[in-house]
Amino acid sequence: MTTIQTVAFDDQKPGTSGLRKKTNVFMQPHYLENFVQAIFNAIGGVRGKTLVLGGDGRFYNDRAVQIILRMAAASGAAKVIVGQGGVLSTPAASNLIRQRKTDGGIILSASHNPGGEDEDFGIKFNMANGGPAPESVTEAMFREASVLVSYNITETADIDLGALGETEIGGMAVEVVDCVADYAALMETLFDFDAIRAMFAGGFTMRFDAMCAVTGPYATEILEGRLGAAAGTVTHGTPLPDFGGMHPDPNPTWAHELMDEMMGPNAPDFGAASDGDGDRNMVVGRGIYVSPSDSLAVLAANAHLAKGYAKGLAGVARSMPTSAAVDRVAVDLGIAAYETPTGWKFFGNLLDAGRATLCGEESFGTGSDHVREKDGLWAVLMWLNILAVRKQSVADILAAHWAKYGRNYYSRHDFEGVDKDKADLMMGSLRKSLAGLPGTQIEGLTISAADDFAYTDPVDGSVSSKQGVRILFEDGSRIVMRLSGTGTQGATLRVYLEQYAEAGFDRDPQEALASVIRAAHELAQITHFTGRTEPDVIT
Ligand code: VG1
Ligand code: CO
Repeated sequence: MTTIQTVAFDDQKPGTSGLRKKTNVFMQPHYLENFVQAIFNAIGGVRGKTLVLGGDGRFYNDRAVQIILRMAAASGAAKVIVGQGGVLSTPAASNLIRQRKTDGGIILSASHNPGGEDEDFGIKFNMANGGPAPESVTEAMFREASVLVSYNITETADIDLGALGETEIGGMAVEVVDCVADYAALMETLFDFDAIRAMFAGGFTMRFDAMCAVTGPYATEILEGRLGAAAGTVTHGTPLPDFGGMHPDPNPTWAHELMDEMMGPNAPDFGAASDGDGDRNMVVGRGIYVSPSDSLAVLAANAHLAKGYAKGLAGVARSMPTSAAVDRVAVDLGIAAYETPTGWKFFGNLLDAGRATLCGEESFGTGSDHVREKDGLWAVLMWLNILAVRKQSVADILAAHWAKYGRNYYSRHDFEGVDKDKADLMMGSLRKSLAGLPGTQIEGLTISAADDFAYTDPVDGSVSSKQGVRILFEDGSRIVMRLSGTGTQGATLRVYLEQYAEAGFDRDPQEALASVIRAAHELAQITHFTGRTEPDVIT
């Protein structure tokens, strides 16, 4: 074991989901090591502990895994369970942490951010419950990282992560496990694979775009292998270090190949895409896009059709910017609905306490208490299970849903690569104006309330403030604005827009939301501060 003198880094502050930087920032001397040691210190050391380790396979994943193994050995860890080749999807890692009752795990991913030497890399720590470290722990990591003077590492050759089985490194056991097996087994306990298999056998067609990211092997094994979907159902199914140049963010802009096929003349019955680390999903029917907020609501309303949820839901939770569509389902079901800040770490306590069964975010993330992460393939299988039972098209299911609950027209506008100082100025000015807004009229809408969302965790009482500006209107419409916490360059402004309709469900959301969109621009003076008139990405 060697102790290496390091220079502390003052920029290792985890964001919405772990620490994300340009890959070459992580590759500079001591940078990764510094943060890994900070994680170990923040959790009270790893002596005698068992950890899970894996990543989404992006550039530098292979090197980083070897470094982390040698550091864990040097710090006295008892064992590390690694996905074969150093690869694990985020939900599969969460599952392994739980199934094997480990002390937590390290996941290497920058999720939906592009990968490659000139793109992004990331690292996060999940706790023994399988969920992302809460803010108290990520803050401790940041503090540790900024004062660190040394880290420990064992000097050994790389270990072979290609072969399954157990080896050892400096007295620490290393178990290499199949990336897919335990996860696929978990899915079989939740969903009716026989019914889905029968649906595929009856001619049901599907396209799953893995976007050259981590879900390829999972989707191929489960959809084509176990459920009998036609060979070739999964496209871009081989994970690549640079995701084949794709931007593995499953939304209509970045998954345009899938969208074109689903809106075209020969569209399959169902389409889906997943992100870099496999925790997000986009769901598309033939000729119809399902907004993530609607997807969450439909899953909540139909969850009882899947065997894993037949007993019903304890409650549902959504991030604050996510539309209120799921709240209407909760009222109908007579269950609790929680509203949390953005990021999966805020769902952990509700899931652990048994208060929520289903959770979701507008950013294409849905999941349940089966793990403590959002789970892309889980959502796809839940949809397939519902389609197999209801024997209706996605379009019919959505139409019936809106007829019963009304439709929350919803859209998110992202302004990317904005100058950070300008974005901060804009948010600062907007925050200052909030107190004077209630009662004001804008674009024919009357503002009823305006605030900066603060959340008190109902389980442990911890408070998270400044989680996004909300402007609520008398007719139930809503604007939310916040800056992204996952980017690595400049600032990304996210503007979330929502309007509820009791009739007229076939409008284009951008048109239905036109006055809310104009109000957002006027209230925040987006063009004045950022120079932007149009968003870069609309979901
Ligand atoms: C984004 C999404 C958020 C999600 C987070 C991590 O965060 O908005 O809902 O939880 O990414 O997802 P932000 O701060 O950029 O808005 V993942 O799949 O990239 O780990
Ligand atoms: Co992700």
